[in-house]
Amino acid sequence: MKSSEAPLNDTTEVKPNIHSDGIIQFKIVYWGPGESGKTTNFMRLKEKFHHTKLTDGYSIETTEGRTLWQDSVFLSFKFNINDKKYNIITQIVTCTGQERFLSTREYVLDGADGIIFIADSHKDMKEQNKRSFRELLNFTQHKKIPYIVQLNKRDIQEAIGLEDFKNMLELSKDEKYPDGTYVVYPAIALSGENVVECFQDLIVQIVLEYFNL
Ligand SMILES: Nc1nc2c(ncn2[C@@H]2O[C@H](COP(=O)(O)OP(=O)(O)OP(=O)(O)O)[C@@H](O)[C@H]2O)c(=O)[nH]1
Ligand SMILES: [Mg+2]
Repeated sequence: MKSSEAPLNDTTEVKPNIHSDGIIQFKIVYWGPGESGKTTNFMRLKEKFHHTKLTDGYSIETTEGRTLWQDSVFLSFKFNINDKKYNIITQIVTCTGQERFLSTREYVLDGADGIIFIADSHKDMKEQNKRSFRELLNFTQHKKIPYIVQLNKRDIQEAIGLEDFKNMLELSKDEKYPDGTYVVYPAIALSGENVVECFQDLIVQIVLEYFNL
C-alpha cells in the first residue's frame, strides 16, 4: 500500500463515518483501465463474502458487458479493536474504465476511503495502464487515501514482467513496503487468485489509518 504523499488538511481529509454504536462505513473503489478486470474482482468478492452481504448489489452495464456506470454492493464485517467491538460496513464499487466516461469515474471515486488499482498484464495495455494510474494519482493527490496495485491476468501468455510493470508506473523496486503490504499484487481475477488478499490488505490499511495505529 502506498498513499498520496500530500499533507492532510481540514478540507481534504477523508475519514470514514463512525457512529456511536460502533458502526463504521467505508467505501472501496476498484479503478483501472477498460476491461482490466474490475468487475471480475467484484464478482469474486461477492461470491467469497456471500454470507456478509447486506444487499444483493447491482451492476449497470452495456449489452457488451462493459460497466456503464458502476457495480455496487455492501458487505458487513465485525472486528475487535482495543477490546471494543466494531461493525464495518463496506461499500464496494467499480468504476467504468471506458475513456469517454471520465466524469462518471470522478463521481464514483468521490468519498473513497481506499482504492484498488486493477492493471492489465497485456503488453499492449501499457499506455492505458499508465494513463489510468496517472488519472488516479491526479484525483487523489490532495487526499491521503490508501491504495493497492493489483496486476491482473497473470495467466495470459506474453504477460508484462513484474519488474517492467513496476518501472513503467515508477513504483518501488522492493517486493513490499515497510508496512508489509506488497508493492504489486499479481492476480488472476478470473479464478479468484489474490482477489481476497488485495481486498483484506486494503481494509487493514484503512482501519490502521483511521485509528492511527
Ligand atoms: N485471462 C484473464 N481474463 C480476465 C481476468 N480477469 C478478467 N478477465 C477478462 O477480461 C474481460 C474484462 O473483464 P471485466 O471484469 O469486465 O473488466 P472491467 O475492468 O470491469 O471492464 P470495464 O467495466 O469495461 O472497464 C472479461 O472478458 C474477463 O473475463 C484474468 O485474470 N485472466
Ligand atoms: Mg466493469
